[in-house]
Amino acid sequence: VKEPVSKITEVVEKEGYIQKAKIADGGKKLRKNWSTSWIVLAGGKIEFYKESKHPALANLKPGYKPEWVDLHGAHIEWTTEKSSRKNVFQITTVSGNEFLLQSDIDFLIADWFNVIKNAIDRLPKE
Ligand code: I3S
Repeated sequence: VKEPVSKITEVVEKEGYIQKAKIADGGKKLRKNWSTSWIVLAGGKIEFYKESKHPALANLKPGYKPEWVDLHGAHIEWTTEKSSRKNVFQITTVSGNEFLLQSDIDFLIADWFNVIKNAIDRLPKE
C-alpha cells in the first residue's frame, strides 16, 4: 500500500470544505453517503478530513491517516446521472475508487473541478 509522502515537503494547492460521497471502492459499488469534508489537494493526491477534525490538529495526532485519493491516471467528469444534486463531478481512480464531489456554490465547485483537472493533467499517468 502506497502512503502519502511527508506533508512537510508538499505544497498544498487548494483546500476547503466540500460535500463528498464515495460511491465505489475498488470497482465495488457502495451505498452513497454524503458528508461534509475538508479536502486538501497536494502532491498528486486529495486528502479527505472529517468535518469536525481540523486538519492541522489531526495531523499532529500520531497515527491519524485521512482517507486519500491518488490522482495519477484518474478521471474527472461532471455528472448529472449519479445524483439529483446540482454541481456534481466524479473522480474515478485507477484502482476503481469513485468519489462524487458537490457544492451548491457554483464558482466554488467550478474552481475545484479546474484545479483538480489541472493537477491530474500535470501528473504522470501511473
Ligand atoms: O443515488 P441514490 O441512491 O438516490 O442516492 C441517495 C441515497 O444515497 C440517499 O441515502 P439513503 O440510501 O440512505 O436513502 C441519500 O440521502 C441521498 O442524498 C442520495 O441521493 P442524492 O441525489 O442526494 O445524491
